[in-house]
Amino acid sequence: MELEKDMSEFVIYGNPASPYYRAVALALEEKGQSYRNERVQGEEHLKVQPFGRIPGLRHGDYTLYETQAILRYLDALYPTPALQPKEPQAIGRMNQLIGINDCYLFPQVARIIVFQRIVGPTLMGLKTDEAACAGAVPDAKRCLGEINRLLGNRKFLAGDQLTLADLMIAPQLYYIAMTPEGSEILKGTALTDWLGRMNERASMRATLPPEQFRKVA
Ligand SMILES: N[C@@H](CCC(=O)N[C@@H](CS)C(=O)NCC(=O)O)C(=O)O
Repeated sequence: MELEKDMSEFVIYGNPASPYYRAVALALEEKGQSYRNERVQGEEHLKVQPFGRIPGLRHGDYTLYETQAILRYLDALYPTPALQPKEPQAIGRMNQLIGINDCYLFPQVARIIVFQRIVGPTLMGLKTDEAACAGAVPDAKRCLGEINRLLGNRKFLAGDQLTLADLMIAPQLYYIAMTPEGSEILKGTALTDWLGRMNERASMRATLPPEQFRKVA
């Protein structure tokens, strides 16, 4: 079925290399909606996202930031294909995984290891702080181990349906799996197979980060 295109333009603000940016782009891809990117700096950035984070969204004259809020907005706007389950336990699992992503996986793992190994060297010419990476390994083991446990033998993180949890965690895992720490922890896990399946999706292929972010520096 041809998805109905919205007439108002979607603008995603920020650097497309950001995994949170990619989660929003993924949702729009899955919903069959087109969008464009706008880069903002300084005061202009703070007008879009007062906390200086990425991304922000503009849809016509409506603006929104906080990735979860954006994803839930898009899912409410375009109910098909649904990106949130209806079954209570699957809803609970999806929200739990989103919480793990926002409270532990990004701040304790990706923001350290991915920054040190990929973002800092690529974007700012920084040298990797090996001690910082090593210090984040216990948190990485706990986070990835727990997400892997919750995935179990399911097709998607919250069950047999693609949900917002998959869209938020896949862009983080895409980078984490590239780092030596992440690839060691993820080796042979069901989570690696899940990431492989996610990477095959048209939406993931359409939202690959810029070339220089696709490898460890
Ligand atoms: N709670 C925010 C978090 C977004 C976030 O932290 N984005 C990262 C990019 S992936 C960022 O802006 N990082 C800059 C920083 O950490 O200072 C959301 O859900 O949108």
